[in-house]
Amino acid sequence: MKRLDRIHSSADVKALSADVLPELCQELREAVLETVSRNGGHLASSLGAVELTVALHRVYDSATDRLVFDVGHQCYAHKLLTGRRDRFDTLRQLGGLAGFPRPNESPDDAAISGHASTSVSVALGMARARTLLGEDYGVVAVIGDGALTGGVAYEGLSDCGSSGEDILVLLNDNAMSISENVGGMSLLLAKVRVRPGYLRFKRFYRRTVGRYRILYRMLHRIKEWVKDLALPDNMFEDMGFYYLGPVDGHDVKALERVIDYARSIGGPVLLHVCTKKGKGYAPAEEDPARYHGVGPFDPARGVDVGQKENFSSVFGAALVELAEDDGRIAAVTAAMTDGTGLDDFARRFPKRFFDVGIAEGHAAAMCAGLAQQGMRPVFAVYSSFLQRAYDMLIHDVALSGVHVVFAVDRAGLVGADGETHQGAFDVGYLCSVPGLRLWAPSSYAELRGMLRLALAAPGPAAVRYPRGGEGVYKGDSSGQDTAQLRPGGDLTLVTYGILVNEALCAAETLAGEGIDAAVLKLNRLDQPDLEPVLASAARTGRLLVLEDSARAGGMGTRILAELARRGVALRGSRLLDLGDGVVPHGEVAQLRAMLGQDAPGVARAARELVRG
Ligand SMILES: Cc1ncc(C[n+]2csc(CCOP(=O)(O)OP(=O)(O)O)c2C)c(N)n1
Repeated sequence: MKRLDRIHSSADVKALSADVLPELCQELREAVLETVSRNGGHLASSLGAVELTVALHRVYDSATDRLVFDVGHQCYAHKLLTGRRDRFDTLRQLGGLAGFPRPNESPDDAAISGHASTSVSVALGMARARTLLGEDYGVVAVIGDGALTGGVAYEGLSDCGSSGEDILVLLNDNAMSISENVGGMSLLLAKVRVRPGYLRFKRFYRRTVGRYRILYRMLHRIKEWVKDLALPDNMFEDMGFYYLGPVDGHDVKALERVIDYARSIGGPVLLHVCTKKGKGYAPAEEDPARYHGVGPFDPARGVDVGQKENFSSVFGAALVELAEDDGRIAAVTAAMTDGTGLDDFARRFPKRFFDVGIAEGHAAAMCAGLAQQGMRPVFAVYSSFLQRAYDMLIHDVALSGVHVVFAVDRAGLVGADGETHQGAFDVGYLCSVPGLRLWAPSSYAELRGMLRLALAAPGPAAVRYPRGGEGVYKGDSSGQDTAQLRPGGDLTLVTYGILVNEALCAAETLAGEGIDAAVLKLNRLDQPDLEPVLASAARTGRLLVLEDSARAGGMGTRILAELARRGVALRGSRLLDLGDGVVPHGEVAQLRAMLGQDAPGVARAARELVRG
């Protein structure tokens, strides 16, 4: 039996002798690699955070203390140590463990995460609740240097530094976001990293001189003065944190000592820990960006280097082509160069390419500025991450009507990343932005055509497309706002985007049973051309709307409202959508089947409508 198999809680980690901790870390790495190589997941971040996780469990107890993991993709060791070892092989699978912390999965998961940069704010709220309710437990935020490029992190740090709350912010600095980290903060951290002996001295100094309060205070002032002159500015200290570090994030015993010391200080403490992303698995250490998030792979051979064609890569290639002819086109990403297919653009047009860090709000506002002054910015961003820029969409882009194009990737279901990453809300939030044109391509050809349309006419525009590749539908109806793909007199089936494939397949099955379903596809969603839809619905008397959007703000309710407004009475209608938009993790095909959005589910709903 392995050591890890006997560990079910922080208390079990604490009970171990310090000498066996490196062995435990090794077992954790093996377990992470074994499962992630089978199920896919966030490998490099979790491998890099093994020692700091073990050390945190030695000092804190996650059952009562609150450990808040930023983004949460580094939490696999934490899951393995807190009673989920036996289910770890279900990671990211439908009904299995989530790839991110989930309080409804375990009380040891303090908070939901999945989106970056919120941990300090959430942890500070917990610390304040503790104080107000007169309780006593530790609160820790674990945040990466990549997440520190997000503005929300600064809002949290600014408030936290002056809060007086006992709280530890553990900065996991591996100099990497998904790709290499960017921006002024990463430069600042690089400078700070060169002070290894400083912490040792600081501890010794506090222990010895700290006994003599007046002398300590006097020397402290002199020290601050000398430090201001001699050392680079430390933003964290200036914000009110007691800064500790930088320390080696892979020396588990030393980490335990320093975390213990940090806890004893009281007030807001920032501990700067340096780690290596991908630690312990050579291919991931060498190329941490490639091993950030992976699909299943053979650990002996490493991940496949060849990239398959998908909507992201087709978007990237199309944008390169357009940018060759138009020097005003600039591409913007919020730390997702590879994921959004912009890697080639970045190489070809480095001056017109901007990775702004995990800063979607800033990216949208910066695009407004670029557009205002004559450029044609295209911000490629995942649907769920663009949620963070909603105010900038309205305030900076829409109100001035500037020509910014949003390439909204991962729209609809994304699968194993789960509820934080499903692109369930973009149809609703984009359609509510005044003057924004929104297209939903169903094929690569349509993505190219609609991107062209979005760039051709002035004003804000967005093109939403899914994760993965196209299906059997490879047509191009981008010239029409609404396209009829199939005639039919028994039922009107309306859909858009990638779900067209399920709709067509269902219609084929239904035709074999003598049910003729008209299939209509919406290409423009902001001001949809509903005439063909209304005409068909009036004719067939039955309407089925299939969409990968939450019901609120989706097209189904809009179509029904329009029918009601025009006094068109239906014999029956069904909305096959994402409900409240909270969809768990699992393979996309499984989720579709579960939601009744796959071809058999659509056919079933159609049968029920037609046959009553
Ligand atoms: C708001 C938001 N935008 C983008 C992402 C995608 N994303 C996930 S992890 C990550 C990089 C995080 O870097 P860091 O915080 O340094 O953690 P590391 O993986 O290096 O441990 C990014 C950009 C996200 N999760 N949330």
